Amino acid sequence: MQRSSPKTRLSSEIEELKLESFVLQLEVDGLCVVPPEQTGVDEETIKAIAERLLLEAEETVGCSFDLAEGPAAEVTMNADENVIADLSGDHGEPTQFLLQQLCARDRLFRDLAVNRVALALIRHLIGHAATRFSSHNAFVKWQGEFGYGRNLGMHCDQIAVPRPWGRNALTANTNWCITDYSLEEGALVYVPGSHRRTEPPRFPEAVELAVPVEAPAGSLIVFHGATWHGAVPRAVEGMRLSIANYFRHYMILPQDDIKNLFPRELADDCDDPDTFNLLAGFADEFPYSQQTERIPRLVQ
Ligand SMILES: O=C(O)CCC(=O)C(=O)O
Ligand SMILES: [Fe+2]
Repeated sequence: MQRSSPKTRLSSEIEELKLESFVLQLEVDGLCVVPPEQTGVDEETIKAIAERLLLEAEETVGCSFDLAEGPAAEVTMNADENVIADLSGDHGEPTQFLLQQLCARDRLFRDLAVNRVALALIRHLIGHAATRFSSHNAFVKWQGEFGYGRNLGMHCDQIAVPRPWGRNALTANTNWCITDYSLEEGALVYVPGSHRRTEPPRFPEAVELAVPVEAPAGSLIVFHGATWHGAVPRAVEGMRLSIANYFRHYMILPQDDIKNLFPRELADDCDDPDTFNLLAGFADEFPYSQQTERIPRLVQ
């Protein structure tokens, strides 16, 4: 009897873009880091994104921000709004905020949202046809002692979906490092293999097992929605910038109502309008906004 060679679940994009080793890392660890040379996004673009985020931060807060020095004025945030720290009963002032709905702000962000490498890896986790946008946020963070508190804000992103969870990711995330990530610079931390537990983090185990993701600016971090992760506070002067382009299975509620609220003309102004329109869910059947099913007609 002749045996056929074993089949894998790898898509043609994974093979074409030579991402097999990252898929293996995603399967084993629940997270992988694609180095800047392999993302298809060059250094100049990452620099342009950093500059754009600093301007958005300035417009939002009202003082200038500098990569090496942080906010130019003293700023304060309400400790009650440190939602992630609050999950573990910790209370402290955060030294970061989110810039939301990035894709409506600049084409640079829309191009990043349809990046082929990111999308191939995310579609491997969620499913090719089922993948949609959930949200596009920048984390703007500077030096501070508290961060997410003692538990490092350890969580997994698909936590709101009822269990049991399966192997398939219901949500999956990309974090683009716009500045360098190291332990002292306030990196993301995660627990390798935790996605295979298919349950939210347990404490103190999650903190004890957490390792930092150390990677240069321009790196792309991809992780499964069940992977336990958080971040350490930034111990040194300066800023950590990142962009979280977050994806979902199409039967999971999005964080941003992109289908109904995103300006459609902007979706056509990017590197890959067809993919942007698809991932935005403009043509999706659900949720209904009017009667869609046939109705009986009166017999005359
Ligand atoms: O880097 C961080 O502060 C956490 C990022 C995170 O939790 C996410 O993108 O889901
Ligand atoms: Fe997260």
